[in-house]
Amino acid sequence: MNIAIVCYPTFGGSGVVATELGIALAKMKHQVHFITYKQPVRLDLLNPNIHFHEVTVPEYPLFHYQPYELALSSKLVDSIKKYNIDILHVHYAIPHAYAGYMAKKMLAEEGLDIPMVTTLHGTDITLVGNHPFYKPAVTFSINKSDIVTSVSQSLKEDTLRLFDIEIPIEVVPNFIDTQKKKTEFTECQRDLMALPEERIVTHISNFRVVKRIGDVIEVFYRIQKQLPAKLVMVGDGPEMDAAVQQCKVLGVKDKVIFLGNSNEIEKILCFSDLFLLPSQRESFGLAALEAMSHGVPVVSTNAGGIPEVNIHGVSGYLSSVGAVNDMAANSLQILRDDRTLEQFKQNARKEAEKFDIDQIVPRYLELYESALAVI
Ligand code: GMT
Repeated sequence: MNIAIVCYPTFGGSGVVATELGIALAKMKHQVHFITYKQPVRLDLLNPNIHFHEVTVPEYPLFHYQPYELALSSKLVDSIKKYNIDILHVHYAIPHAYAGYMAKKMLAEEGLDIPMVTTLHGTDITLVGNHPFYKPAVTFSINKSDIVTSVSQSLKEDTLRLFDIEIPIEVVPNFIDTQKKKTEFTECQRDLMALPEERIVTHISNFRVVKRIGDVIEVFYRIQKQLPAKLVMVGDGPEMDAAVQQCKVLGVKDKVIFLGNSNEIEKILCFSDLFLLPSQRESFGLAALEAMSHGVPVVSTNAGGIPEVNIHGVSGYLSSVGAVNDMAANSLQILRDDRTLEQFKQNARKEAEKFDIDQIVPRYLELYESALAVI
């Protein structure tokens, strides 16, 4: 199959899922064409079945806002024709589903019928998409998709509650290549981060307000009062400066390591003992799944789809949003002794295996086949 994938190429869950899906499909000998404004961060182009087509938006001084959707839909029309694309898969509704629909209509004028699969990821529905400025266009482009998927049951319910949806939504959860992580990692670099007696607590995100970075530090502050520990913060974003300042005020700046954005998530998770995810909202929590796949237990909130991934009392614990004392108590419960920690690590890994790539990617392929069958 010739498959076109549209996604955000930045550090962020939806782009990571789209990229990993494309890589998996390419391994299965499908031709995968990524169409986006930059090479996706996790995309390695050293695969003959993977192609990248850059969308460029020419700068013109008349425009206060450069029209990306227009450039994307034109690029889609060109690429779909040039590479005989069979199916278009857009990740994140805004503006990808909208641009995809416009491309579909343009192609239909030329007698080409291309099915479009739209995958909803979370913020396109819960944070941005239901703003009155976007809502009519988002509702329209979801309804005009041939197939719509959401990454969790919770996100499906949010979508049905917030929008007038007229087509079925298939839940296809996010996935992880559990085998890849096992075999590719060879050397644990724990010693670089912490003393042998210290527990290593990790957080990975794009440091947006919704991630409640302040709660990560508050929880860690309480943990390190009870046992020797380090906090490794991975990622970057708007809350970074406030986080650094908070560490100074709480007197823990020597125990917190800010690594910035990293492509070495596997190495970092390898030496982590606990992952914190105190988000306000989270449609799925891909970072938590990545942690669990490395055998790292998760202390998180119970927001959105997180309870579908992190199982309370098994792979970690869930608390209400903002309940930092509860999250700290849960963390200490996991970290208190080696035997308990080991049990949680094993459970986390086992739960992650339920989301293995081999089980989830075929579900996308089945959806592609069924979309093609009705065209
Ligand atoms: O929340 C982020 O950090 C990025 C965001 C995105 O749109 O890329 O993530 C969303 O999609 C991920 C992949 O499906 C999910 O794992 C995240 O839970 C979801 N984020 C939110 O719902 C806030």
